[in-house]
Amino acid sequence: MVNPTAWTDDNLMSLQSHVLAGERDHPEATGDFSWILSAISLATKTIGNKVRRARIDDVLGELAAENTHGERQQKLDVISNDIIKACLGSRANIGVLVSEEEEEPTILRTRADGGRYAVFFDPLDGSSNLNVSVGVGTIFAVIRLPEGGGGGLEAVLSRQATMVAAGYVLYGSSTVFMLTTGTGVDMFVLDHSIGSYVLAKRGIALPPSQPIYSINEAYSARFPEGVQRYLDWAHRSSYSSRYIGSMVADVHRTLIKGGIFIYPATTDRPEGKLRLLYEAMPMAMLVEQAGGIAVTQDGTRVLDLHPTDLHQRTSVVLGSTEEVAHFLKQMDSTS
Ligand code: P6P
Repeated sequence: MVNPTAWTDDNLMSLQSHVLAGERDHPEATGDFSWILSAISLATKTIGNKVRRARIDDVLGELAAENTHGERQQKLDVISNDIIKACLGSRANIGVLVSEEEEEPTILRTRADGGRYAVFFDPLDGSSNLNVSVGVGTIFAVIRLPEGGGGGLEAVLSRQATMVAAGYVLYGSSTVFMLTTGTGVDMFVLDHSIGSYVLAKRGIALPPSQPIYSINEAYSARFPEGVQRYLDWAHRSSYSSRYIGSMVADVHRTLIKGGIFIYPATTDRPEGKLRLLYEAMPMAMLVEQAGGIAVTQDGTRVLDLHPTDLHQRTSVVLGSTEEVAHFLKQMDSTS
């Protein structure tokens, strides 16, 4: 007697077949979405190959140029940015690309010409860690642009623009693709022997609590008092500290194990360091979809923030619900 469950739940499912299956469940789906994700899949496989071969191909190190934030660009930042634009640019349903590496958005086509979506991305987050082989990653968000209007910057910053998908690819000990399209978070791992991202786990669920905090404590003297109160509390509460200094790697550990990741404002960076559009927002969608919380240090939900500038920064506090609650309690000086 064949056990149908054995053949229906544990199929060898690729990222592409997973997305196509998801579209089949939505009769109104147009195939636009899988067309975009296939470009992100191709781009990240290509970037992953470049990252693995960086020292062999002598593409480590910095360029003389600085990016829009006055940060020295790594050679692989630019290479990764070009790869993503080459893959996404050919998708006729994308109107706008917003990259950490470029001051201005790339306007591919107006909404009237079919540009229904924008893609925000950080091509290679954490790239300053490349020369010591620490996990780095590509972060992306897929935005459906509002009906009408000309597309472009106005559409991207419109309150009617909707983030319909978010994810990251971590180039670590394995190449992991985390994806949400609004119905939970699924994890895929690149099987190099067949060149496909294969489904590793459906429905990633953040544990409600885990005594792990992740923050760059070297800046403690520059943190707001509430953050220092929280750290004192965590030290007295037998927490473990884990900080990699690469957001994709730190958030990935938080999604898998639980805990809290904190990048607060500091006296020298009162607005925070992490960028809203292509770091905080996609990570916030993933964390919320996995049952966690993503807020600014004053407790405002990241996904309720309305961007006014492509490269604006924000403080970020995300992770397990109870861990974020502990943090916010310490931040509340009246508590
Ligand atoms: P710091 C990498 O440069 C990055 O943008 C994030 O990936 C990471 O979380 C953060 O900066 C690390 O910043 O100040 O601790 O080195």
